[in-house]
Amino acid sequence: MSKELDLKKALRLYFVMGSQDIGLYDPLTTLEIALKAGVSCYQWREKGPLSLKEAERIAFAQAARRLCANYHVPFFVDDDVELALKLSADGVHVGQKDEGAQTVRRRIGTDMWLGVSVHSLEEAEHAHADGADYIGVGPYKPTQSKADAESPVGDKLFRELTKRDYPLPTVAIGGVTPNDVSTILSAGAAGVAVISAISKSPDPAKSVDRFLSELNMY
Ligand code: 3NM
Repeated sequence: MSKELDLKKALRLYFVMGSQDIGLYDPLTTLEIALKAGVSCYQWREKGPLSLKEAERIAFAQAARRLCANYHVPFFVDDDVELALKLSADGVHVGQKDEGAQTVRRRIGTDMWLGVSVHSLEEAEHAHADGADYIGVGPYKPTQSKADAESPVGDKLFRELTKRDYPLPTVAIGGVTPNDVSTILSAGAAGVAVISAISKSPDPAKSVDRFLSELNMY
């Protein structure tokens, strides 16, 4: 299977979580539950005042990386290229305020995937020109998981990108629940990226199941 097809498949149910996105269980337990239940990709995103620092941060990343390898699920690192390289991550994800996508692409080469968060058509075009493999588009709806989130973009931007034959796969992020999946996929997205609907669910496995049932209708 080509790298491109692999990526599209991986982006269907993209679980994003750092130690700060804590729910009922400790985050590594939640990650393992989610991997076992069938998420197709994981991004380690350690951010904000409650995030781990130094040795604890690295130990968490190593443990998460190992878990993903055990379940053959691609492992992405948010905004830390050096650590992503050290951990032989499958990819790196950067936001608009992080290191520029073009520089990141140069540092990681072509064997690692690169994702970029965008909030407008213009940012989407730049991400493509800078060498991104996929874009995260958001916030889809209001979110509690990102302090500096922009205003919600809904499915309008996806429909616009589809209309323009935008060449990269897209995922929706921000406030996404299983009920949103059909609208998001109909608008042309390859998948959904989720923090709290899985990490803060009282039953993360059931939540993954609900996402997968919706996704499997497409
Ligand atoms: N990026 P939840 S919104 C990490 O708009 C992130 O780029 C966003 O968390 C963006 O699923 C977001 O809990 C938070 O709403 C997503």
